[in-house]
Amino acid sequence: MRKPTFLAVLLWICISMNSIANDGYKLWLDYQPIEESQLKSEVESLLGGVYFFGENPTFEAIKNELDLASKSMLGKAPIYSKERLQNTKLWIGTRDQLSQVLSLDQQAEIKALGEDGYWRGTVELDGKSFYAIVGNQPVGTLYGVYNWINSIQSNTFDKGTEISDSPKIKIRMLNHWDNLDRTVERGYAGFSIWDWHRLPGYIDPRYIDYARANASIGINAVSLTNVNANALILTTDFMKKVKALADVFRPYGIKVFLTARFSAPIQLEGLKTADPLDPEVQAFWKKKTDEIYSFIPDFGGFLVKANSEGQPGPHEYGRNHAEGANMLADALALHGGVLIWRAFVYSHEDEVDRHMQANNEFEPLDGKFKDNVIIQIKNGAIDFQPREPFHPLYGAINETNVGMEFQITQEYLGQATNLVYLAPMWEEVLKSKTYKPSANSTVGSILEGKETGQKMTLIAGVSNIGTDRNWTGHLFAQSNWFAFGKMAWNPEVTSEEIAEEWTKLTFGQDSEVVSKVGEILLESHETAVDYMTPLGLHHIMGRSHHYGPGPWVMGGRADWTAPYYHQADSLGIGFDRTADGSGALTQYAPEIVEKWSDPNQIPEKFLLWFHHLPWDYQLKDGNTLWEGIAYHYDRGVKEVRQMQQTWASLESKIDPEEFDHVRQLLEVQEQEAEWWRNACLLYFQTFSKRPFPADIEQPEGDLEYYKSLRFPNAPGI
Ligand code: BDP
Repeated sequence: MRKPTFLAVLLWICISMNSIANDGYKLWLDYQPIEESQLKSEVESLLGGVYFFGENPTFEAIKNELDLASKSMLGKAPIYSKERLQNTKLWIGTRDQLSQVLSLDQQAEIKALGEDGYWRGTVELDGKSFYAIVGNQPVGTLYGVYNWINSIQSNTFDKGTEISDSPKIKIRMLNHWDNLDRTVERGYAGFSIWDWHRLPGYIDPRYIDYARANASIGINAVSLTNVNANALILTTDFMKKVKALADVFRPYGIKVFLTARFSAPIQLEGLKTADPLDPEVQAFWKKKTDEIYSFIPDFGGFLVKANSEGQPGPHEYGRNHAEGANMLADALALHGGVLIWRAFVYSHEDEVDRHMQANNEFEPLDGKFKDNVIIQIKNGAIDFQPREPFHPLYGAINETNVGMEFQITQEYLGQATNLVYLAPMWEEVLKSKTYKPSANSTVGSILEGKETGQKMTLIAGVSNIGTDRNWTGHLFAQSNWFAFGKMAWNPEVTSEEIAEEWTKLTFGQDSEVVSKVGEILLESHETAVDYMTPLGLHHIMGRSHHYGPGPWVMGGRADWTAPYYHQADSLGIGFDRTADGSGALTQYAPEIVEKWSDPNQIPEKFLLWFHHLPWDYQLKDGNTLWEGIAYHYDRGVKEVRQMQQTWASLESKIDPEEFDHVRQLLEVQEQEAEWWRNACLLYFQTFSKRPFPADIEQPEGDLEYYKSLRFPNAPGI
């Protein structure tokens, strides 16, 4: 026999290392073996006698999850028993099914948790005690089971503590911007996971893992297709494919929504118009909707982008957004469906500051929308920028259902190469005080329906999921999917709590890992803002693909150029949106207008968003504005290097494949942060004509070179 060559040995080592290395596919559901401990014997005892009540697809999903968890954590499958009193320890069912072991008070308490709520704790029957996981509905039980497994994995399970929880938001939804050809608009993790061509016949196992991941964090709705919609999704052929997905998701409590192209009656039926007041158009939508429900009886509804960025809409026919939305809402109402209408509406033909246009459109229509319409409003008035003040529509329309649209995919935040944990940004928005409709209103309290009594509540997030093995491109981008689900469930949870939970589920319990990964996560958003758009700068990214810096981007429609937003000139920089400028600030409550109109009182993070200020304007720390801008960019780069060092210090404690994946991407991020800093500072210096502070790392390179960079094949366009 020939001796193996060095290369063959190397290959063998690589393959065998690979088989133990972690590629991130299992997300936060990568159940780890539990070490010998009291916890282990307790869990072993519970899973050694599971009394299972339900027999429906959701209970099958629960069983599947318990099997997976038990095999990974304990190395053996659970034992299910029907001999309930003798052999069982863990009871899983709905409130009705477990009523014999729940006191009337307990039953009332659980009932009050609503359809998705759950309770877990110890119950007694005939002098014996059992551990019970109870939901009002099977899906609540499923959430309770995920929560229980999670507590075991993060070492917080305590049989003696009763846990109950219920979501504060009714529709917790992912918006996929996935096209039918499997490209993904603003997708940086490969292609769409919806394999339309092989559907409905072939059910990719990924669909089930996707549903598990979503259910484990409480996501209960998904819009499958791009808001820049293709009418073909509404054809019978595609409906069959959508039905196949809906069937996979149903046991996990996930409803399917589709994006509806407003011009579909023309494209699919050859009608002459899509006018929402035309009886033939109305009949088209009724028929279409009925057909969808014949395939998918629990279809969620439509999500619509209309009269924005070239999408068709009611304006073409002289109708307003309410007339457009209500026509579709009527068709859905017959089946209990919901119509989600986006407020991301602006036109370059309108001279008014883009910041103001959504309010101008929607405020006059407040109260004119049907009850099953929700207006989905982005977190800020421009477009998912690295940091935006909250959208002034929050608090401005109070007789209409409103919902949140966050962006989980990092279109403007480093796409798939930058580690940016978005939860602190979302938390900042949710906790923002709107002062409207009441003095204590926040964006979060409005979304929860606390201010207006709105029942149909919604938080949506534009998905960052694709066919990459680890689903999200960057391993750390999984934390954003996770955090989104958690915040949609409970907008009051902190980004810190979520960071800790995700870290433990992803990297394990080691306290050094938990604290250092926590540091990285929690600093990462501010870091990105520092090297991209500090002090309220915005919309200065590369043209069209939005990758990298582009403060010089000019030409074409003004509201897609950078100078429209930064307004740099020889005197200063920033967009005057006060009453003396565009007036956008006046769309906020008087308390905000008063404070933010004064450059000395507005939080500095929003300074240049609302003010055009001289280069020598003095910041709170005594630096001039020019110096402050330079220090922020410089700090951003240094913070990335700090993240690299922190990560490097964890090498021995992280799976080698995951470690190296993140290490490499942090290197790319460092280069990109330097690129942002150099390009932006050199560009702005052409206006400020001032030297850089001596104690920063001096921006290097040639501005013309940065301007000349092109990325024709950048992903996500
Ligand atoms: C912008 C994206 C664009 C989307 C648009 C939207 O650049 O691709 O179509 O938002 O939200 O951020 O409709």
